Amino acid sequence: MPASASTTAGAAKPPTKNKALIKWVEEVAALTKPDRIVWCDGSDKERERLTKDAVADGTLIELNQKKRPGCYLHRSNPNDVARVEHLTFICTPTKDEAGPTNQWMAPDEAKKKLTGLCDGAMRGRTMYVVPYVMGPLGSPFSKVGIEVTDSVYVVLNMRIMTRMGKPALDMLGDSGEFNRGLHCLLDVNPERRYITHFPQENLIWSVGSGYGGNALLGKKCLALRIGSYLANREGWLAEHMLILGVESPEGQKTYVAAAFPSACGKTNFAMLLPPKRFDGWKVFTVGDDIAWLRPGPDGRLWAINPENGYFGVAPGTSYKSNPSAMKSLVKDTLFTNVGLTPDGDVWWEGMDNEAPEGTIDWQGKPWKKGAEGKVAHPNSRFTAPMANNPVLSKHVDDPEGVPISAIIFGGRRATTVPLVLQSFNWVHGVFMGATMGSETTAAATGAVGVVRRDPMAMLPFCGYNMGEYFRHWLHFRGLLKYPPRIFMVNWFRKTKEGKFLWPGYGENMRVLKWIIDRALVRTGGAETPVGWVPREGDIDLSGLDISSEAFEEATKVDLNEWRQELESTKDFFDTIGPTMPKALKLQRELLLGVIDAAQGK
Ligand code: GTP
Ligand code: SPV
Ligand code: MN
Repeated sequence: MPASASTTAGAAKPPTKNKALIKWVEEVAALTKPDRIVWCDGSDKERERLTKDAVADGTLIELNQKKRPGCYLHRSNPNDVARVEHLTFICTPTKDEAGPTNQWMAPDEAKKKLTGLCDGAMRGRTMYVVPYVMGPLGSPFSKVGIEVTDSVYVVLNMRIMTRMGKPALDMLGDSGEFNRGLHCLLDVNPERRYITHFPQENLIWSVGSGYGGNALLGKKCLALRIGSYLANREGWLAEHMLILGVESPEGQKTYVAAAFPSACGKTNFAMLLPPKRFDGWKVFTVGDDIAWLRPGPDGRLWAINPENGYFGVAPGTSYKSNPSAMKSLVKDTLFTNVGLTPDGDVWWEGMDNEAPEGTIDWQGKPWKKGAEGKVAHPNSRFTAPMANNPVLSKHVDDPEGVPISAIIFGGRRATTVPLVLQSFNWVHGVFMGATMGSETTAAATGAVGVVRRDPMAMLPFCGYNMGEYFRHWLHFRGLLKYPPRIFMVNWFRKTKEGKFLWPGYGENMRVLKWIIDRALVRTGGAETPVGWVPREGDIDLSGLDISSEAFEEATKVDLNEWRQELESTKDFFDTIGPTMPKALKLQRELLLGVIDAAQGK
C-alpha cells in the first residue's frame, strides 16, 4: 500500500457500544491483521479524505472538475470486470438447500479455505468498517449490514449505493442482528477469487475481486442472495426488479415492478422518458435493480428499493436513449472501465458523439479511430447517487414503499417471445417468470449471446433451492388479496437480418400503457393459447416510425415457436429435480395441450 494511506485519519476507535459488532470487527482484524482500522461515518469530510487518498494511490483518476464536479474514473484489473458465477457459492449445510442451479460449498470447507486466504491479507493496508442500511432509514423492511473491506473504491461506492455510516449504526443500536460481510482484495487474482454466502449465519465472505456485484456486498450478495433466503423464511420477496411509477395526465399513479436479467434494460425502463405522443404522462424511478416486496395490511403488494444509487451499464447510455441517466451522471459519480477523453471527460460506445481524437481506452491505452478494441468495456459502469435522478420518485424513502399493480418479466430474445403477453392468472404468471429465457450478456464472465433459462432474472442471485423459490412464489398468491397482474415483455426480438424490430427505450411507454390499462382492468385484449395480447389498435403507434410488418413481427405469437419453447423448458424443469412444483409442470403440459388443440392435433 502506498504511503498516502498511512495519512488516512478517521475513527480508529469504534464509534459504537454494540458488543456483537465490536467483537466481530476484532475477530476480523485478528485474522486479516491490517495496519490500521477506519470506522466509516458516511460524512462529506470522510468522502473528501478517502477520495484524496484514492487519487494519490492511483485507485481513482480525477475527471475534469468543471465538467463533472465530484466525478472520478476507476480502471479495474482487466481480469476483474464482471460478476463471476462459477466462483460464487452458496454455503448451506446441505447441497440440497443451495439447489441444483447454485454452486455449493460446505460451510466448514469454505471457511477453512477463506481463512487461509485472508490470514494476514490486510498487512500493510487499511481495514475499513462500513456500516450500511439496505432500504429507507427507519423502515421495518430495511436491513443493516456491516462490510469490512480493504478497498477504498468499495467504500466510496458503498457510500453512493447504500445509506452508509452513522445512520446505520444508529439504526442498529445494540442489536446483534446484522449482516456480516468480509471483503478482501487479496491480489485480485481469479485463482484466489471466491464469493461465498452463508445464509443461515447472515454472513458473506468475498475475496479476490474488487468489482461491482462481487465486492459491493449490500447489492447482489445481501439484497438478493441472503435476502431471498430470508424472504422465503419471513414471507416476503427479494427480487432482481426495477420499480417505477407512472402518472397519468389526470394524476393517477400506478406502480409496476419488472425483472429483466443483467444488462437487459432495467435501468433504462426505470427511467423511461415518455415520447411526445404521451404528453402529460410521467414516469418516476423508485429503483433500477432490486426490489423487496411484501404483502401490505391492505392486501396489496408493497415494494421498496433497498438501494440508494445506481450501478448502471455505461455503454448504450446517451441523451437519446436515457436522458435521465445522463443527467444523473453530471456530478458525484464514479465511473468504472469507461474511456477517458483528452479534456478529462468520459466516453463509451453508444454515447451521443464520436470518441474524440486522443481518447484513452478502459485499460489506459491510447485509442485510435478505426481501431478494433472498444473504448469502454461492455460491462463498464457508472455509480451515481439516486438523488441526482431528475425523475426520482418522491416515494423512494417512504418506509412502507409503493403498491405494485403489475409485475413484468422480460428477457433478451431474438425470436418467439412477443413484445408483450399477459398471463391468464398467478400460476401462469409464475410459470412465465420461471421459464424466462435470455441471451447472455457481458454483465457476467462467459460466452455472450447464448439463450439460457434465467427464472425471474434470479438464476445468479437466488440464495437457496430454485424449486423451493418457485414454491414460495406460488404460495405468495395466498398472502395477497389484490395480487398484481403478471406480464412478459421482449424489447429485443429481431428480423432475420438481425435488426431489432421494436425501437424500445422511451417508446416502451406504449407497451407500459397497455400493461397498466390491463392491470387496472380498463381495456380489453385478445386471447391466444399462451396468454393475452393487445388487440389491433390497443397499442398506440401514432408518431412512431415503424412499419406495420415490423410491428406484426414484433408482436406475433407463432404456435410452432411456442411449442419448441415449451418443450425446451422441460429440460430446465428436470434439472430442478424433486423440488420442482407440480403446478408449474402441469402448467407447461396444459399450455402444450392447448397449442395441440388450437392446431387440431
Ligand atoms: P444490470 O445493471 O446489469 O442489472 O442491467 P439493466 O437490466 O439495468 O440493463 P440496462 O438498462 O443498463 O440496459 C442494458 C443494455 O440494454 C444497454 O446496452 C441498453 O442500451 C440496452 N437496452 C435497454 N433498453 C433497451 C430497449 O428497450 N431496446 C433495446 N434494443 N436495447 C435496450
Ligand atoms: C447485474 O449484473 O445484474 C448488475 C451489476 O446489476 S453487478 O452489481 O455487478 O451485479
Ligand atoms: Mn442487476
